[in-house]
Amino acid sequence: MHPGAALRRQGRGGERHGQYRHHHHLHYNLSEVINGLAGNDTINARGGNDLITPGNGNDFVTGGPGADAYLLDFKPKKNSNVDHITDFQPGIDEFRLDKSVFKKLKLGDLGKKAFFAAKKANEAHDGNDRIVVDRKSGECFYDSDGMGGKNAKLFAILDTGAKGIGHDDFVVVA
Ligand SMILES: [Ca+2]
Ligand SMILES: [Ca+2]
Ligand SMILES: [Ca+2]
Repeated sequence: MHPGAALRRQGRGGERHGQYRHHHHLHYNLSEVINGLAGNDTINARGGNDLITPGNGNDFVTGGPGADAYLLDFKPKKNSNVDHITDFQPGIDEFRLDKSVFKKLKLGDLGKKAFFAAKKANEAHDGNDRIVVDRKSGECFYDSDGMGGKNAKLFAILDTGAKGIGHDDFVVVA
C-alpha cells in the first residue's frame, strides 16, 4: 500500500449537496489539515492551501498548488526525523516551527538576524544565527546556540533547492 493512503485527512471544504444546479467541483481545490503518522510518510496535499504536519519520521512531503504551510513539531534527528519538501515555493509556502522543539527561537516571524543562508552553509556564522540554509543542497539546519559549541541539526531538505528562501519563509509558533 502507498504509505500516503494511511494518512488521516481532516477538514472539509464546503461541499454542498442538492442546493445548486451547477455542481462546483470544490473537491479539486480543498484546503486541508493533513497530519502524518509517526513513521516515514509520503504526503501529497495537492490543491488548496494546506497545513501539513508530517510528524516524526523521514517524511516526503509535496504541498502541491496553493500556499502550503509545513508545521514541524518533532525534534530533528539525523537518521530518523529529517523531512523532504519536494516543492517548497519561497514567498508562498512557509515553515511553521514549533517552539516546543525549536526552543531557542522567538515566537513569530523569524528575524532577519536569526537567518543565514549561503552555498554549502551548514552551521551558524555568528552568535545570532539560528536557522541556517544551504542554498545549494536545500538543507535546512537549526543551530540552537548560534556559533557556539552545539552542532547545527538538519531538520529539512528542500528538494528543489533553496535559491529564493529567506527569513520570512519561517514562522515560529506555540
Ligand atoms: Ca511522519
Ligand atoms: Ca518528520
Ligand atoms: Ca496545496
